[in-house]
Amino acid sequence: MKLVHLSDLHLGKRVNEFSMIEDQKYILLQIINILDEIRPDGVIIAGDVYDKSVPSEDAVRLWDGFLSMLADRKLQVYAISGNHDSAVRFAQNSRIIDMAGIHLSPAYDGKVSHFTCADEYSDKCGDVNIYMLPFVKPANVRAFYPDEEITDYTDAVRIALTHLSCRKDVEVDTAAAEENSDISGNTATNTSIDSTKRNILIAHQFVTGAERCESEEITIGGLDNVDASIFDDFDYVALGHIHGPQFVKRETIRYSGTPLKYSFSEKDHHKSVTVVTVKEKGDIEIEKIPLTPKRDLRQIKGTYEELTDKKNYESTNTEDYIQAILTDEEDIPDAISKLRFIYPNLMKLSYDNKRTRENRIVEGASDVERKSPVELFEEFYEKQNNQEMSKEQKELVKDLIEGIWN
Ligand SMILES: [Mn+2]
Repeated sequence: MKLVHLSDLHLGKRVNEFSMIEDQKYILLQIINILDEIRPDGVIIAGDVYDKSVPSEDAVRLWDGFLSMLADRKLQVYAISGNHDSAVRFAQNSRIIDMAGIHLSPAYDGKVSHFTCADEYSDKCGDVNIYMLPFVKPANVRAFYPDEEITDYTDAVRIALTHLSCRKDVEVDTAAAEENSDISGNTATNTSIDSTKRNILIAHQFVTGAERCESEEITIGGLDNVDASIFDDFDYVALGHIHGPQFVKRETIRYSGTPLKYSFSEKDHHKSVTVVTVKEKGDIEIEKIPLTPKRDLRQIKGTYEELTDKKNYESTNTEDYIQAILTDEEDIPDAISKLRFIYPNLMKLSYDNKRTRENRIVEGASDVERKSPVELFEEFYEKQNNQEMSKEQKELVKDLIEGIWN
């Protein structure tokens, strides 16, 4: 079976105060086009669908539209909530839309639900199990298993993965399953993972060793990592949470990454969707299909003159989200608004020059009594800007100070 792995859509996100909604709409349509081309059996979305626990109306509309398009295509969708989503709001109406093949993880209720899917290898290897674990903190798991020793995230996920339930077993007698079903829709099975079967896990956690970037939420203390060894029974782990596409420990414990760049620390990322082909037990093929955004997020660097020289920008997309780094030694007055005539989506402006390169600590001056106000100012200027004042600047300061003193 073929599955497309996505994560961290962060619908409704603003980057440096710029709304990403149009870019997100564009990239979701591109993903739909990819799905139409490769025709997978299912789509995995590994958490952080929304950017906020109470998402904007635009974000809700976008998610609703995307799910409808997936359902129209009769695709099975397996989506879990991430740390940015409200697990409860995310799961709203989930048992109803389940019937349309859209499977949203319920808020963690002490059981990891899973689906059993038949494919062309089922006769030989049994069905594929797809386990869905929404983002959990140690406290979430501890609440259901107070007698277990859960001191960190690794314990939490490990314990969670030993309490499973089958939410809807497509291939098994559904009437029997319903009989055992409790109010949450879970059938009360409590089995451990059968490592002889083909097992896929969808999770939203920080696996030890993954490379982080700025648009992720950093936990104070940084003790939110999970050891990859607890995933040994899974043939493929579809991860969300880390925004750069990468695998950890083995190729089949993988972050798909965000579909768009959400910070300048991601300027060199190549965003993609991950296509996972599950063959016989232990045989997983992975392919990445690149995504091309409506507007890239990139950095330009040079003097003001260089950045505003037409021959330097005419062959580029000036609508891109830009971080400009000016290398002029002197600040350009009102540079942001001037540069925005050329680069309307300029997000950030900074200087790379003598002043910014070295951050000297500006301490109190010495021999204050014996120095003139102009001398003291010159000293201060030099310490702050890592360079001497120019002749014109000195003249100006002299005039100003004389004016004040008189
Ligand atoms: Mn995220």
